Amino acid sequence: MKKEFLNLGRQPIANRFLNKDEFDNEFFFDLKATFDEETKLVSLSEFVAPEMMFNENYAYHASMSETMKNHFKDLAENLQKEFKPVNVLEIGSNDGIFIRHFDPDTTVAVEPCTNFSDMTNDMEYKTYPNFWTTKLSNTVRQEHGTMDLIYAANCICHIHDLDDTFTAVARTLSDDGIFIFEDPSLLRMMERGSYDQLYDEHAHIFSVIALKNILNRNGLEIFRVDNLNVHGGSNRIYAKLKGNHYQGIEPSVEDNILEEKSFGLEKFEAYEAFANRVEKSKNDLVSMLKTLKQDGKKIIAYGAASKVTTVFNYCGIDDSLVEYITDTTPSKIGKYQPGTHIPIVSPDDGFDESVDVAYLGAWNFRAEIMNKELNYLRRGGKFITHVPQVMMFS
Ligand code: JHZ
Repeated sequence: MKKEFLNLGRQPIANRFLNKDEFDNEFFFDLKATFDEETKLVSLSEFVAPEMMFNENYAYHASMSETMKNHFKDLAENLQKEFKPVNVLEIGSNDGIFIRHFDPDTTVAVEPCTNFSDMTNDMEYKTYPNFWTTKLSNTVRQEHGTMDLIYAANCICHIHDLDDTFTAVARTLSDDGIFIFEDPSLLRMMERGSYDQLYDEHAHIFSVIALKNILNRNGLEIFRVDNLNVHGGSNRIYAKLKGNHYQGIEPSVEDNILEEKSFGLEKFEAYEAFANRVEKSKNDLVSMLKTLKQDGKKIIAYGAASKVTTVFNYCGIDDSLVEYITDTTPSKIGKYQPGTHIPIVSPDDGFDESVDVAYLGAWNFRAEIMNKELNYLRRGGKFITHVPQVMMFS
């Protein structure tokens, strides 16, 4: 049975940045999170149609951060060294940040956002402009054979029907092929109070416990888990076909499951406690912003991340508190944040001497941004975050 534990209110499509003439017809849905007592999976109670989120206008551009460029380069090199895959498939290849490190002759990609599938097709990587399904997996197998490595970053948690996804993967792997995917960790979200990991795209937030259950019933088995710092704390899951006896199960799998159990991720009470923490976070953030505003400070936000859509819409923050949001992504600049309609501007135009306080929307890139904005900090500029609790820092 699925039990609801968190209600983040009416929310728009997190990555659908708007022009002014689109304000009146904006789509909203109820953003609520549920816990499935049988599989232990945390999911949204209402899924948004995939075509509404992932289409030719998809705004999230993975290569906008140096941290992520290095992350995927290092991973590609390590995988080549350790597993020596020949046939490689990436599900959700975005702008090619990962596949660019593999041979186009033996690498295939799947990417339903056609602005990005066009880009990687132009880079000579055969990219199917479709959603990953068992139906598409039949075509991929017929045209390219089975795969030694199937990889997906920040994509599997977007897919509503996990059984179909994992069945499609199991059918497409070679006998000793491996399936590696990474997504935000439920444990880190709960520990850090980062409720903004929940938005339309994140249909599920995974624990290793839940993944073990769901992969298992689809013929797959986890053999390693890496804990990653990126995107606010993610897990990289390594899985193989159940019949693949070449690869042993490593201690990291049980270690992660034990850590999750000791936090209480199997029990509903942990989720109720999280919901109380989220409400406190909202009250603390709004009251800090209001006090700063009353003191005459100019407040902006830094990074129009999807996560900020959740925070600002849930907390009722609009341009009377936060004047604008700066972001480096060309397709976001000049548009307006979903729901709140706060303007998005380039940092070159908006991150200037007049700013006193910046809410750090891209809090997951805190180290990269602190490094880049030393001048702002030196002249007394302050940042605000809500992770792990609402605070100001410099
Ligand atoms: P960032 C997206 O989430 C959506 P978002 C998706 N669902 C997902 O799971 C994760 O990515 C992986 C900007 N920025 O990466 C760029 C600056 O302006 O946290 C981005 O718009 N200056 C696929 O959207 C935003 O901040 C900078 O110096 O929450 C960060 O978004 C840096 C470093 C970033 O992902």
